[in-house]
Formats: sequence, C-alpha cells, structure tokens
Amino acid sequence: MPNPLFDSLFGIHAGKTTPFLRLLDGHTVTHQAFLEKAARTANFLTGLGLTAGDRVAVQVQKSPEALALYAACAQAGLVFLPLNTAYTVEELTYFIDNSGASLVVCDSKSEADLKPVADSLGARLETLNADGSGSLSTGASGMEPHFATVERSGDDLAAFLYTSGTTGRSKGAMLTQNNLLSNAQTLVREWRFSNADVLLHALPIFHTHGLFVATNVILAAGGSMIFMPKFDVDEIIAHMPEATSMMGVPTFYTRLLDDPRFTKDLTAHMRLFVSGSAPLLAETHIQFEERTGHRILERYGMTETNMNTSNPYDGERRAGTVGFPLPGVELKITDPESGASLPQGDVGQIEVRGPNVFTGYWQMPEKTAAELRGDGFFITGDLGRIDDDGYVHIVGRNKDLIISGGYNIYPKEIELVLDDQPGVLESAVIGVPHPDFGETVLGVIVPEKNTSPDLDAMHDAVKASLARFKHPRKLILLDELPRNTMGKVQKNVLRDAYKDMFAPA
Ligand code: MCA
Ligand code: AMP
Repeated sequence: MPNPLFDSLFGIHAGKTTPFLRLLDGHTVTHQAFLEKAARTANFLTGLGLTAGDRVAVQVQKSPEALALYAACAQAGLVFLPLNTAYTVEELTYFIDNSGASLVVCDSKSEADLKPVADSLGARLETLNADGSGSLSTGASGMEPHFATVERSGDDLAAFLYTSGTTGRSKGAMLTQNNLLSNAQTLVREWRFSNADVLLHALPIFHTHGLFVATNVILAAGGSMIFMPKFDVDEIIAHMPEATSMMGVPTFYTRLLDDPRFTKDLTAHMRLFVSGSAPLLAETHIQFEERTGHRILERYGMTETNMNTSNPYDGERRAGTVGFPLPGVELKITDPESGASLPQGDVGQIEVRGPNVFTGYWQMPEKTAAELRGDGFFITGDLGRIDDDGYVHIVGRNKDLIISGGYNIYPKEIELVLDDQPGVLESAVIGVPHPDFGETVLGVIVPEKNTSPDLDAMHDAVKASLARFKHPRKLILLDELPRNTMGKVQKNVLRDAYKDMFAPA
C-alpha cells in the first residue's frame, strides 16, 4: 500500500544492516532493527484501536524508541504530535484537549499527573521512558516485527506541531506527508547529504529542527546519526571525529566557540555545519570561520513551513543572511498593510508559498485565514529584504516573539499569567539580548496603586503554568509602561532601556 512518507523515509531501508543510530554507550541501531522496532510499535498502536488520522500526543525524552514511535505513526497513518519535555501539565492539558488526541505517551514520571487529564479527555495513556522502558515498549515487544503499512496519500496529515500565537493561544499547525517529504528531499539535494553522512544529532526531537530537518534528512539520505540525549559540549567534542556534519541552533555554536578544545584540527574533516531556528550573529559566523576554516551554512524555517531558504552549499555563504529561497519555494516581500509586493531591496513582511507550506491550523479557520492567503502564500510574521544578489535578510519581526536558545516564546502567554496576579495592574514581557541564549525573557510589571506585588509569588505562578524556558529571568517594577499616542505599549522603548541587562560584565 502506498504511503509516501513512510515508504520514502523509512521503507527504503528495509533489510539494511548499516547503522542508523549511533548511541553514546557504543551501541548502534541498524536501519533494519529500527524498522522492526517501528513495526512492533505500529502493531501495538493499531491493536489499541487507533486508526488512520488519530492523533498521538507524545511528551517523552529523546531515545531510539521515541523515534520509532514517530516511524510507527507514519506507517500506521497516525498523526504524530510531539511535545516539548519542558511543558507543564497545564500546557499539556490544552494540547491534548485541543488536538483531540486518542493516545498520550509520556514518561512514567508524568503518569500520575497526566492520567487524570487523559481519562477526562477520553484518551488512552502509555508510558515511554528515556531508557526505552515503559508500557509502550512492553506492549510492542510482544508484537510481530512486520506491519502492513497503512495506505496514505501525500495530502494526508502526518503531524501536528503546536506553535504559540500572539493572542497567547497555541495553534496546531497541520503538516501533511508531502510537506515533510518534499522538504527533506530538497534539503538532501541542496546540502549534498548521502549515505556516507554521520550527523551529530544533539537537538531535541520534538520540534521541526531536530525531527523534520535533521532526522528526516538523514533518513532520506540513508546516513546515520550520533544520537545524543541533549546538547553537551564535552560529548560533541568527543564525538566530532566520527561525524561528517552537524546541525544546531546558534547557542550550540557560541558554546563551542567558548571552548578552547574546539579547534581547526578537531573540525578539519567535517563536511558541513548548519545553523537555524534563530538568527546567527554575523560575528559568530566570522569567528567560526576564523577558528575552524568552515563557513556555517545558515537557513531559515518555521514550524508552519519547514525550511524556506538556505545559504548555498557551493557558493558564498553570506554572514547575516539566510540565503536564497529553496527550489520550489516562492518568497516575496510585501507591504504589511496592503499585501502588495515591494521592490527588491525594500523591507517588508516575508511571505512564502510551496509544497513545504502547511495546510492550516487545526480547527482554527479564522487564524488560518489571517495567515495563509487563498493563493497559498503564508505570512510568516518575519520582516526582511532581498539584496541585489538575491540573498534574503531577516531584519526583524512583525510578531511579538522572543527566541531563546532556539525556543520560541510568545510574550502574550506570560503576560496573561502575570496580569492575573494580585497587585498587578498590567505587564509587558520583552526579549533582551543574552550572551548564551541570544535573547532572554524580561518581565516588566506595573503594580496597582499603593501596592507592592510579591515578585517571588509571581515567579511561582509562572512556574506552575508555563515551561521553564518561558520563565522571565528577571521581573522588574515600573510605575507605567511607555505608550505611543495611540495608547499602544512601546515594547521597543523597553527593549532599548533594558538591552544591557544581561550583557557580560
Ligand atoms: C534550557 N533552558 C532554557 C533553554 N534551554 N531557558 C531558556 N531558553 C532555552 N532555550 C533552561 C533550563 O531548563 C535551565 O533551567 C536553564 O535554562 C539553563 O539550562 P542549560 O543547562 O544552560 O540548558 P541546556 O539544557 O544546555 O539547553 C540549552 C540548549 C537547548 C542546548 C540551547 O535549549 C536546546 O537544545 N535548544 C534547541 C531548541 C530547538 O531545537 N529549537 C528548534 C525549534 P534551570 O537553571 O532552572 O534548571 S524549530 C524552529 O525554531 C524552526 C522551525 C527552525 O527554523 O528550526
Ligand atoms: P518556529 O515558529 O518555532 O518554527 O520559529 C520560526 C521562527 O524562527 C521564524 O519565524 C523566525 O522568526 C525564526 N528563525 C528561524 N530560522 C531563523 C534564522 N536563520 N534567522 C532568523 N530567524 C530565524
């Protein structure tokens, strides 16, 4: 039965006894062993009664079994819904409820908290731990290592990825098989991946970068990954000699540059370093080249679109730019007010169209219509320009967003929690430069008259609701927020006032 995503990423490796995953304990998982793990899992999932189109919400640590669950969902036609391991129960409840997930897979440590949530929403719950143990693996281990792949078309949904919004309500971006597959195949060609590649994989697998870029590219090329539970400078340096390529967020590269063991010799054999998810400072690009002789290849993507642009593999990788639209992707710069295309060189909003662009937000037709035009162009919310040579520059954002260490944080979500606290008249959450994370979160609180709000209690309130990476690193009190003549809060004024708050001494 045809199933483009499964057939082209996974099925093509049937019978291969070459390594797919190289684990830090020295073990490897071959392509064939991985396929058997996936097939057992698919048998178990369908045995639970799940059928094509059902959503599977997954909050688990990175492991070969977690990846096999992704493959199993593809093979069984289930919609994979990966979730950041940092999300709180409150955040997860929303995702499980909103997506109508039939199954929740979580770590045993979260079972006591999530079981009542799953029960109340009519979802089953299975566990999967970092070491591969748990009820999912136990159930799968008794199953046949073959599974009759469920027929799917390229337009069928493959995954939901939640992305927060400027209103504070997360939206489930619906990605089809073709969205994922077309992008992976394009990136393999553009970045010259082959079955000889060994990728240092230190990214989380619950976001686009680690799953749909890094993993799918290696699968489509038939290469292997040094599969690390998380980014750790010591491990990266120890395993660099076995690798050919690496993908990371800018924080990976600044942390490596901070380490004197990261040298030209260590990286001399490497074929490619790719950066994305957040702006790579031109100075980091230059410093990296001075240290290693390699020019980092920067690309630009989004949850809703996978990858849109890339600097060239051959040709100049221009610091401070995200390169050219990928083959098949159209990119235009438009006037935010009228939507009309602007002349080359002008700054405007970036819009993209192509086989990579998602089909809309799950059960949110108005939000979909506001961002995805009838003609297929998606309004990214990023501001940019195209220079004389065709390179795309991202110069800012038309959306209130903070990117910290590659994670997106929507200030509105935090402001809603802060505004709810006793003694708070209003709040403004902003991103300010941070030497390690690029940007970090700062909360500005305006207290009600004659009150002095308890900042510790506010930190606790945020902690109870929101993932750790969204927490303000600092809260400060201000008598009033700067506003323009229309009464709109001038976050740019705040950003400027506090831009040095986390600057190195
Ligand atoms: C961890 N913490 C963070 C972050 N990560 N806080 C803010 N921002 C973060 N990104 C918290 C930890 O919980 C910890 O809290 C404290 O900060 C310090 O942690 P540290 O040990 O320094 O962090 P780490 O565990 O080393 O993680 C940093 C990291 C990680 C390696 C940069 O955040 C990471 O892997 N980021 C990659 C994110 C990613 O894959 N993004 C792609 C999204 P405490 O001190 O309380 O314990 S996909 C995307 O954006 C699009 C599609 C694209 O174009 O790719
Ligand atoms: P997300 O919604 O998590 O997928 O994040 C997508 C956003 O990350 C984009 O809209 C950009 O604002 C930002 N982004 C991704 N790659 C880059 C890059 N190379 N340079 C600047 N911003 C980037």
